[in-house]
Amino acid sequence: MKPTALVAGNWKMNGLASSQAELEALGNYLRDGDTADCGVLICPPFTLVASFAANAPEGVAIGAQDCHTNKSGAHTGDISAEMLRDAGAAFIIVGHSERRADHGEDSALVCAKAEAVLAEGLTAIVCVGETEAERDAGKTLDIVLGQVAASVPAESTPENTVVAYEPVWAIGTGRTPTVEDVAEVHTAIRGALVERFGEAGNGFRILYGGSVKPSNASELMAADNVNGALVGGASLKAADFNGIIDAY
Ligand code: G2H
Repeated sequence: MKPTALVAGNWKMNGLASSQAELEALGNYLRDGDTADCGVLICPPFTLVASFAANAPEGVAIGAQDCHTNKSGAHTGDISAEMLRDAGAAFIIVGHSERRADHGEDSALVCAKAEAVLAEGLTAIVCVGETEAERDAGKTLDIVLGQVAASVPAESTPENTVVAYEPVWAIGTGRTPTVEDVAEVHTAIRGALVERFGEAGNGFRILYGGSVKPSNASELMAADNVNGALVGGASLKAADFNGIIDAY
């Protein structure tokens, strides 16, 4: 059976207390609109997780963008999955390409972070994606499937893990791969999940991320094995994010 779609907003390092208004605008839309066809998630910066979780409109889950591998301890500046669960997060993104690039996170570390998320009973959104140079060298599937194999924990199930395919060159650039390219990668990821997890592999949600906006969300969603979107820039304005939700 096709997994229920998820539209997830990744606010990255954006958002102040005043951003609560955008969350409320999203809630008003959900109250008025027919959006029961997909799950809706907002992942604000850490500083807003607790207040957003406390004030989340019905139908909107709150998540975070990263966590440490440990539960607690001497890790200055870090935050654990347990703390984020305590703050009300239901999902945690791990292995976003900006973390892989800016903080040197490799797939082994990403997998350990995902395991920490699962250990708290939360859902991990495990990000994978190739750089432009890797795509140009014809290595897209090798890179992406290698990241999936090394970043998705053995304990993963369709309930506790979501995979997000985000080609690095499409992030925040306004460029998107063709629908055929997206379908090819998502179908390959699906194949790898089925090979590893058996029939359960068909139940994992595989999100597409990278310059998703209201104008391209419908065609991306129609691609084979695309089960939702991980949205950055267009998730910062409720009107744009609502336009994407409409497509799913
Ligand atoms: C990819 C995406 C959100 P954007 O990073 O994860 O960002 O939609 O701005 O390309």
